[in-house]
Amino acid sequence: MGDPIVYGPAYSTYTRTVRMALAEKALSYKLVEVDVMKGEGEKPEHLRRHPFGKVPALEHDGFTLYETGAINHYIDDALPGLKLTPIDHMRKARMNQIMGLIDSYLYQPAIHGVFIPRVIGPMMGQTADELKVAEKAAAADKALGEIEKLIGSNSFLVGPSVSLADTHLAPVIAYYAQTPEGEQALKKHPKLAAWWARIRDRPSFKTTAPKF
Ligand SMILES: N[C@@H](CCC(=O)N[C@@H](CS)C(=O)NCC(=O)O)C(=O)O
Repeated sequence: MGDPIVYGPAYSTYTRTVRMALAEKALSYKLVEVDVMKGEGEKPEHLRRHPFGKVPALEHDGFTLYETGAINHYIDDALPGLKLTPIDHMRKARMNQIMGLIDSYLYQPAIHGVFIPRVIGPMMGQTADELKVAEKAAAADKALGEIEKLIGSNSFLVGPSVSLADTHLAPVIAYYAQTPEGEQALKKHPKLAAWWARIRDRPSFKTTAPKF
């Protein structure tokens, strides 16, 4: 078996999700930077890997795959290392639920609705539309409130150890926490804040940090 190849830029949250899973499993891999902010996602060679022009995409022994959840399930099922999927059916269902919740209700408002206008926009001389940011922060907060409820008494999102739900959430919080809205959300959700302190301390999180 060859090493997997991950296509995507280090700054992408979803690319980092895949890289965190690989790091938790202590697997070596190659990262091929596809800078979607510079339009590289639309190049023919990338569209062959990902017809929607997004990142990440995975290539492993001639098998190509896109969609982060599917990629991480494949990595966890097919490759050796620490298991990131609980054996218990209920915990596994929770893990899948949280991954879906992040994809459907958190990523867009937290990253595109708040982080980009608050942090990236000003770097390019843009001013945030406060009404829109407040609306998106409320949507992100609803999703985070639901995750707060689902954490229960767990150290990590669905149990005592790291699962694919944790690698799905950490890169999103890493950006969201840089905004005033994200800081407020962590103050409001103590279980999430305690989880954030634990996950950000892991080597898989530290070694995948994007360099700006
Ligand atoms: N549903 C996709 C979403 C991937 C996604 O939105 N990736 C972002 C980067 S984190 C991207 O490619 N953005 C560039 C663009 O939308 O053009 C997945 O789960 O992999």
